[in-house]
Amino acid sequence: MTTTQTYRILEADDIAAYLRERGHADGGDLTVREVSDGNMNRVFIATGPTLGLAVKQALPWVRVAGPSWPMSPSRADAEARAYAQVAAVAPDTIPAILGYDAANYALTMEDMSDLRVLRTVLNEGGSYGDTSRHVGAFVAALSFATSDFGMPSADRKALIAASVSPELCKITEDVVLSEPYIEHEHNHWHPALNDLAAAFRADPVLRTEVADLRHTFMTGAQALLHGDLHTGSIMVGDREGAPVVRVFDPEFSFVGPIGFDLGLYWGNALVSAVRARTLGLDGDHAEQLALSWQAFETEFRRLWPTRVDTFFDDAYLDRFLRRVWSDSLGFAGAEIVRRIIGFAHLTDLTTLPDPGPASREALLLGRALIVNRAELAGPEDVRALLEKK
Ligand code: SR1
Ligand code: MG
Repeated sequence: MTTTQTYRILEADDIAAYLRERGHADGGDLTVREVSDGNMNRVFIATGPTLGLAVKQALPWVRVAGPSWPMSPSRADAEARAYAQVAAVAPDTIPAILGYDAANYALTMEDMSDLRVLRTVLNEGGSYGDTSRHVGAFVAALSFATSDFGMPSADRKALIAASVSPELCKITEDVVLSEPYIEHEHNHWHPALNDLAAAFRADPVLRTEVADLRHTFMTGAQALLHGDLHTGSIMVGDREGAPVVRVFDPEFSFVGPIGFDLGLYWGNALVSAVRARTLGLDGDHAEQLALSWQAFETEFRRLWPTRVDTFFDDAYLDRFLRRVWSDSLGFAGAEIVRRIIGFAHLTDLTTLPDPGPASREALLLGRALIVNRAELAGPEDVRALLEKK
């Protein structure tokens, strides 16, 4: 699509006045810095003697691509809406939102610069602490509450309609769930992977399994998702001696298959595990998939007796969770593959002294997760795959 810019693009020098205009700051001095990091948007942090705020604005294009890849800034509407929806279910797991400026596609929110991006912590050799348990419980709370188990049928239909997000879903359908398996100008990879990238494009078994995942993503309206739950969408740290986990950037949110959120987290956690092994680092990587799955399953089962529709019986819960499990593995594999031979790569691998061998291991792990997801019975099977190399 073509997007004509008709709104005010904020620069660092504008932010102090902007925050005053919006009533978020008084006349005191503010120091502003740009901290844009993700692929899509710009983020500024403003700090003053008594104030810390973040302003996130959507540009009319994909930030890292520039005007050659136009993208409607209304994705910021989707993000503001998603924050409001998630706040109703898990308010302590997301940043505090102070206001949304729909005319300028800008969100003002809590400054989280005392916390750190989980990916950065892991890349530096840090540990997860309790993050995976938080993430699993977060996905369970959000997905149960916004599923047909947590909401009356008519309310659910309204949620599905309100959360439709065609442009951002199409990005995922393309960059995650098809482009890496075809010739596409977005794709790129380390030269040591030329053979594997070509083999993946010519692999009919892989192609059909990815098509199955893609169709599940397009049609499986199970619950409201974060939609981009990788380790760069999670901040971690301590506040007043207590561990803090904040999930942010829900602009890809829509009502989709629950396994997509778990799978993105797992895919990124598994790549981080491959990085750590390559660097000879010990750590708590190997158990993260199990911890997040156990937390998810425990919370989902805890909520099950509160379901609004008791035609769904306990045996159905077992079947449903098995399906979420195998979907999650497939989406984890697709996330790994697209992060190595697709458009958007991971610093976990690109910052290694030689990214080739670890990327190859991760790619093969990704393929195995996609193709064998129906046979992998539990976290120990995935751990065995990871350890096999
Ligand atoms: C063009 S956007 C590529 C990726 O960046 C976002 O963070 C999502 O992960 C998307 O797939
Ligand atoms: Mg993001």
